Amino acid sequence: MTIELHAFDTPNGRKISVALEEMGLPYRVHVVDITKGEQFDPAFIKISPNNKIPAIVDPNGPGGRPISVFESGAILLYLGMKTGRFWPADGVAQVAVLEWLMFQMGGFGPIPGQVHHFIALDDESDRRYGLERFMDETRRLYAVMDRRLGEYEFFAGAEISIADFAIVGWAWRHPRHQVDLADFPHVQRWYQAMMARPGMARGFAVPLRRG
Ligand SMILES: N[C@@H](CCC(=O)N[C@@H](CS)C(=O)NCC(=O)O)C(=O)O
Repeated sequence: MTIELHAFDTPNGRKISVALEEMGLPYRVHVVDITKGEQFDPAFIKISPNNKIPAIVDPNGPGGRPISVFESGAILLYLGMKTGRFWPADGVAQVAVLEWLMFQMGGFGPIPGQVHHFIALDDESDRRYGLERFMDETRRLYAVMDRRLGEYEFFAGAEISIADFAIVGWAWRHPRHQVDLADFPHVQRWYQAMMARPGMARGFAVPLRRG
């Protein structure tokens, strides 16, 4: 049965389109244009109470009943558990996936997101302060990822997982937060390998904007 994906063309939206493509799940896109305030539509808030994309509705949820899920990390976990794909069966291996998924949700997303905000400001002193603070922290997070990927092929170890889908959504925006991946060679190696996957290419190509 077709999953309804409510999303826009942003890192958090792309995490879910790539996961759905990689998992081979049938889905239909409903564009929620956050530049036009569509995230405040009462019908959308019913499935995403924090008025943010992404959200999904799965007509065939647990017990065969429909379910909606908001928060991209929760959606990735839901889809991983539903399909048993990109989510290991082994409890110890699950911990590594959870660690790197939470690393992304709590840090490598909110922090580069602040860079995206401050970089667009007109006021020079506001921009300088914000960028100094959040650029440094963004680069520190890239260094953490680089160390991890110097030891393992993927974030959770030898196998690709939903944690990689979470992180690639934000790494995809490295030009916007002005990070040169050549400074983080292990991240660059991983990013190129991720982007070479056909499922990933489909997930980034699916239209998440109108027109
Ligand atoms: N923690 C949330 C963050 C989602 C989020 O920030 N979505 C942004 C686009 S990337 C959004 O919908 N913004 C609209 C708004 O804040 O009104 C998640 O990971 O799903």
